Amino acid sequence: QISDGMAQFPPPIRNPEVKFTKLFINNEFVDSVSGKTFPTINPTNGQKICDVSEGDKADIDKAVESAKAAFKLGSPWRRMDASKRGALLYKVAQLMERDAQYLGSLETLDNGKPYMNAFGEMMFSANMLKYYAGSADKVGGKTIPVDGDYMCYTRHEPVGICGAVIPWNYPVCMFALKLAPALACGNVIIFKPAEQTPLTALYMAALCKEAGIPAGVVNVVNGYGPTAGAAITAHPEVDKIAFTGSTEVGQIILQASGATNIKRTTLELGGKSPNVVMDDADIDSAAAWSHEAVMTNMGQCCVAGSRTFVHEKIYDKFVAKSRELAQQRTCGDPYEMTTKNGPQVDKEQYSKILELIDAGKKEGARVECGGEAAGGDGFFIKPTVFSGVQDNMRIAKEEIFGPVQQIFKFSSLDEVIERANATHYGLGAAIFTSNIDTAMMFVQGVRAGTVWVNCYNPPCYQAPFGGFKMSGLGREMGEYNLSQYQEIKTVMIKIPQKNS
Ligand code: TXE
Repeated sequence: QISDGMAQFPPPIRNPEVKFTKLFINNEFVDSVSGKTFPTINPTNGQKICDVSEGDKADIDKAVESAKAAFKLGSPWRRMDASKRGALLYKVAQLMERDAQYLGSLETLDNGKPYMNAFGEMMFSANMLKYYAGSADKVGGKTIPVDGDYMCYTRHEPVGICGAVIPWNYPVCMFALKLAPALACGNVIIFKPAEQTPLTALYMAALCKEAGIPAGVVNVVNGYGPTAGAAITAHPEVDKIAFTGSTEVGQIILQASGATNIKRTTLELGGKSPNVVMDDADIDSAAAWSHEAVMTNMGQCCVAGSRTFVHEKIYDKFVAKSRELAQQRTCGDPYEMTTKNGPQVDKEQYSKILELIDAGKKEGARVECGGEAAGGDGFFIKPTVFSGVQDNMRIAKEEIFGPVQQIFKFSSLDEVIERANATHYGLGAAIFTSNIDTAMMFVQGVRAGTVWVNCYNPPCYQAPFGGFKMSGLGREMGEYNLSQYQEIKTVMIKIPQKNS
């Protein structure tokens, strides 16, 4: 994600010290009410890193109380100038930059992703915080020329207490993506990080405190989904929920939001994104982008280009190039600067991916390379390429979330648009072509939240991101995300006389 060369990267800290393992409520690190803990595992070797406090409903209740106090009328947070809120976010970004080497190293320990990527993610997240820091004092309302002797204006108010249930694939990026617009708009927030990756969120909480964010504005309650996560979604005083994770849990959360207090809900869910390569594309470039589209972050990416559709005229050549790229992909110690793929995040994901690879073999897809675990104690899977994939196979329909490329064959644009849309997901889509008309027809025809032309998912926080269909609800990133953290209040004032 950083293109200026490796010279800019400070080397990783192997075995970084874990500084925080308790829950973060009201600006203090505290034990869980039950006193329970859970282990977090290093996916590179399957060993326990440490135990972390396990939050539950009682801890969520405590966090809500602290958030409520922080959000009370007249509180320091409610009285704070919007520009000051922005300055605080900017300060968090600067602290992240100061500690990016440590944060990146800690992420590699807990998540297994290559340090090069983890470090890049810290810088990306810091930049995103700065983007939203600048927006804090620019989210004003409007005056509206209503009929009669009235003055009408809108106030863009914070929604209130936000719950953020986040996943393990980009832990800090997801934290920053929920934190920044929430705070820019004046909200308070309670995080429930993924149980696989609890450590960096706690460090981020410490940075928020160091930056000077008042007590209760940011809270972090680690724990499991059906307990701590569900307690947030069921809480009648949580006003909004921002969730990133599986479509299955997204459905549960939407139901819980509706059944309790109609929480404002944004969902960023799974995908099975089509990536189309036409016969007039630059094959080398398309193969390289398509490879990264599905292998980056070990395939653990919601917009992974997990259905590669290739025109029949260039199919064999494209498959050969994709195989070569996958065979060359360096896989191993995530702290090595040259490593492209580390382990999958945990045993469960690892097993799910291997099971789907087996299904692909059984259903008749051809394994071009990989197709098995890489061995050792960690959760490593060899970069895998399947050719001859048919639309009805499980690997064509289910989100694999692993380093597994499925290559399909097609013969016309109309056909491929129809097949691209034949899924209940609709997160991302891409087309590689040298014909602008072909690209524009695809852009219009494909049902997806983002469409890339001759590239795939370049890092970007300024543009909206989200899903059509069962890939999500609402948009995150960019200016659009701000509206998801505001309530619009209309104010009408009777005036003696209205003049134009
Ligand atoms: O997701 P979950 P998992 C997809 C991907 C992956 C699959 C399962 O296909 O293989 O989902 O991964 C919390 N109430 N994505 O099991 O369970 C949970 O604790 C409230 C795509 O990790 O959705 C965690 O914090 N919260 C995705 C978060 O939800 C609950 C990223 C996500 O976990 C809960 C991750 C409940 N009942 C997985 N149950 C993406 N869109 O990027 C769980 N959680």
